[in-house]
Amino acid sequence: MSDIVHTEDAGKLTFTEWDVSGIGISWRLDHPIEHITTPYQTIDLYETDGFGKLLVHDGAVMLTERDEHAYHEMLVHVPLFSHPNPKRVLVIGGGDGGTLREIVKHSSVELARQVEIDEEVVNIARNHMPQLAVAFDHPKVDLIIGDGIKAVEDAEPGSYDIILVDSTDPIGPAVQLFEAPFYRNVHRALTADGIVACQIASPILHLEQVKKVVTTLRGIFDSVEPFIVKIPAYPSGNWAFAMSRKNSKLRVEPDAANAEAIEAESQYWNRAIHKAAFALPQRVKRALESN
Ligand code: AG3
Repeated sequence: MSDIVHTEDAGKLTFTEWDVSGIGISWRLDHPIEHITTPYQTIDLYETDGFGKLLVHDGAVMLTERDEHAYHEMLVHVPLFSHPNPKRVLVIGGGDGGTLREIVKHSSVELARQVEIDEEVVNIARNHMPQLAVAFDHPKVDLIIGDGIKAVEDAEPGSYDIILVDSTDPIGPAVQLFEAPFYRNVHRALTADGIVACQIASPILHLEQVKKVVTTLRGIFDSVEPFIVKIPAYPSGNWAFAMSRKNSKLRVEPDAANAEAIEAESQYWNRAIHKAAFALPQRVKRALESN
């Protein structure tokens, strides 16, 4: 959804992510760290002036060290605390490790399996962002370098309680991670009470895209609940996710003891935010209701 544009500001190199909507977010850089082209994408890592390290795939900002916690805590804790006993969790993508780091905080989890297509993303996290890479060697983690779409296709029915799709934007190879055939396989790979959560797009700038994904999910899952997270590094600073359930009757509140333990360490997620994130601006609500 963006182009890489380098200019200078105050004598420093800058990077801009231009959004399809015509607005750009610019970063004043201290210095570039890595620029690599893998079989899947171009990866850039920069040291910024104010946001720590900045990871960019094909010109789209994936994360900054300063605000990645909001994305990872919400992608993980919202669905895991919406399930009574999440034991087996599968992550598609998420090679930077942030999602795994949050999953292993849940004591119920026995297996956190991650299937990332691009090994270079894992290497970058290991070499440059140890606070993201902390869980790669955790005993509950099974890290697989491979095709997540195929992994879900090949999974035994009912093999995961939770599936998290921690993908890039819906362009290039990630397009399929937003489409019905993939989510039909996700549905099959989940247990009867299983939950899937995915990131979508900006509810402010890309409402059509959000609506499209929510409509696809509604055609497959018993219930689909979109939620919004404040992430300064992404276009518009607001990002939509969706949590979809196989069994809409399943309703659980975050377990108090576990929630307190996670709140003690978290920077964004807490029980009030967990509820509030599902409140949608009227324009978004209306768009998602008029299917
Ligand atoms: N996943 C990508 C979020 C989408 C950002 N889009 C954008 N900047 N245009 C982030 C991966 C973090 N584990």
